[in-house]
Amino acid sequence: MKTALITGITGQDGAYLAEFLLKKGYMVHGLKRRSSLFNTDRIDHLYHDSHEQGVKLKLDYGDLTDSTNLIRIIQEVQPDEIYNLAAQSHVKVSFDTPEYTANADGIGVLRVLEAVRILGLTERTRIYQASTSELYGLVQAVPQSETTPFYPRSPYAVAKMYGYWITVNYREAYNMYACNGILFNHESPVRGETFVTRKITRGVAKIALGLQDFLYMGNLSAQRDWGHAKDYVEAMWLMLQQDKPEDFVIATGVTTTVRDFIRLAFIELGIEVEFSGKEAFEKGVVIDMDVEKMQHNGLNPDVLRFGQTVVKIDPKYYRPTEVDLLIGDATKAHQKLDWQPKYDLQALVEDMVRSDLHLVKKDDHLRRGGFKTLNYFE
Ligand code: NDP
Ligand code: GDR
Repeated sequence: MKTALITGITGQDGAYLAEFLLKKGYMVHGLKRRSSLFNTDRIDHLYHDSHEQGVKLKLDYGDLTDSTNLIRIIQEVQPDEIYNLAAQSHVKVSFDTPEYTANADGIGVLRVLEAVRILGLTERTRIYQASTSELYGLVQAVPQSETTPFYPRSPYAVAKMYGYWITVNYREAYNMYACNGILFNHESPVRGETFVTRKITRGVAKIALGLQDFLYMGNLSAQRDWGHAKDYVEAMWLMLQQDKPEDFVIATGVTTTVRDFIRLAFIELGIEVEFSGKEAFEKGVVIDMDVEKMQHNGLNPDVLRFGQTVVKIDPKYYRPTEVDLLIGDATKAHQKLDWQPKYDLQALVEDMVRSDLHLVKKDDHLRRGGFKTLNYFE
């Protein structure tokens, strides 16, 4: 039985990867941060009490900013594979917390690599580093491949650039099996709520149910190559099963504007939205409704009307420096890893909108039933 250590196991990718590795028969250890509230929602379905027999998933407290705990945990676990997914992963937030982001996302990678080296595990432990398409930043050429030059455009991307190169350096200097997965944006129903796709699918579900008036958005013209996290965690695993360590781009090869993602999400529920106006004055209004489709989705078409504005711009969501266009060329992964995504954009949007419609309905049901008004301090 192989043993894997996942940092960032409580995040979107960590949860999908843990599920994937458990299905493959791995013993999975996860590094989780201490927080004042439970932060294991995404992996609770995988977790069994440690007193039970044959437990295959164990969690340890730790933080990428603390090398002492990394050394201790890696020593205890003696992992065959480490997936370093932990990071302050929000690009906009990295402008507000640049130093912390550099510490966790940049130096954190060094701490993991050094822990493996110090403990004499360089021949045993294979390391996956969660690198990112944000490295390409200001467009140099498209589609972006493993040979496209980097031009990072945020404190997040600059920190990840350090993580990328220190991984390459440790591979070359110490002959370690360490790889960078340069993953383009990947989403899912458990994507963090402040990333653009999830913000849209949750907002669309609430608007369609009459529980929210507008989606306030930033730059609608940004183009992203969106895939499904479920497909991308398989690529992470494949990278660690090769004869020699290499870096790979993982992407769908299709790019879409934020504006079009919003259109597709509304259409999924039978609502057609058209955009007009420019930059901060752009807005999205309802131009058509498929009453049958809405009713089929359990929606009341009367909560919306033609010409109603549902999308507005709030410049606070603009970034000081933006990444305008990402479109990945994953030819190397197709050829060497035999990796192919199963979800296209339509299937991704459908998965996310369906899930959020269900969650929002459930929440509303509890609220109406009087179960959401508990105030601990009364
Ligand atoms: P999430 O933000 O969903 O998850 C991040 C994880 O890292 C969480 O478990 C979080 O813990 C943990 N974490 C954050 N800071 C620390 C720290 N200092 N010490 C220990 N753990 C920490 O990100 P994703 O799952 O989407 O992404 C996984 C990785 O892949 C990240 O490194 C991200 O930068 C990178 N990436 C993501 C892409 C994407 O499109 N999703 C694309 C390319 C790269 P907590 O739950 O407590 O907050
Ligand atoms: P990104 O993802 O920055 O690409 O990083 P995000 O979903 O935050 O933004 C994508 C694009 O949408 C534009 N945008 C908005 N973004 C957010 N969050 N909220 C808004 O209201 C909004 N309006 C428009 C953004 O300007 C941007 O152009 C993600 C993260 O998962 C990183 O960790 C990862 O490395 C990269 O993807 C690949």
